[in-house]
Amino acid sequence: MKNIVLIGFMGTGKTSTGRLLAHRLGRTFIDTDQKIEFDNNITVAEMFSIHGEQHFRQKESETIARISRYTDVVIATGGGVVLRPENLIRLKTNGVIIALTASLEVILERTSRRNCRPLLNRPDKEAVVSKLLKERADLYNKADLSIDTSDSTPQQVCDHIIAFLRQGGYL
Ligand code: SKM
Repeated sequence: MKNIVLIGFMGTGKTSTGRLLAHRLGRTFIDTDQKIEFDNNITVAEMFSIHGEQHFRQKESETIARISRYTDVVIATGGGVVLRPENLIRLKTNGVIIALTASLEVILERTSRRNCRPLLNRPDKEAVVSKLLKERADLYNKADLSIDTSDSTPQQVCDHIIAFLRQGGYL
């Protein structure tokens, strides 16, 4: 069975949807940010501030290379995973890629709840999110399916994903 891979910007619901989806399908759930933190014994925020973004991107690519060999798992990726084309190529070899999207307002609201996202930890957050969303839109569009989660619960997003997977013969 192919992996189910969730991509998308911060605050689009990848972790909560992925965890629920894995539970409903009886699969293992992997969140790449959490895996990077566990494997390297450091938080993503600390990694950014001590070693810089490129160091994090390298660790992220190494993690993607490893977990792309798995099968049958649900993977929630970091928001910037699409920045390196090789990551998506690897994830696609064994996986169906689902992009989660949300409006700027919803992203700002959801990402205000926790302060663990180094790229957004700044006063001009709205401008930064808006700019990054524009820069990355085409990259997230490379997914097999795109779902706007702005007005949906994780349960509803899971229903949508499961219907799509059944229809495509992935389940
Ligand atoms: O992977 C983390 C990290 O904070 C970078 C990021 C991004 O570039 O959008 C998203 C987070 O999931």
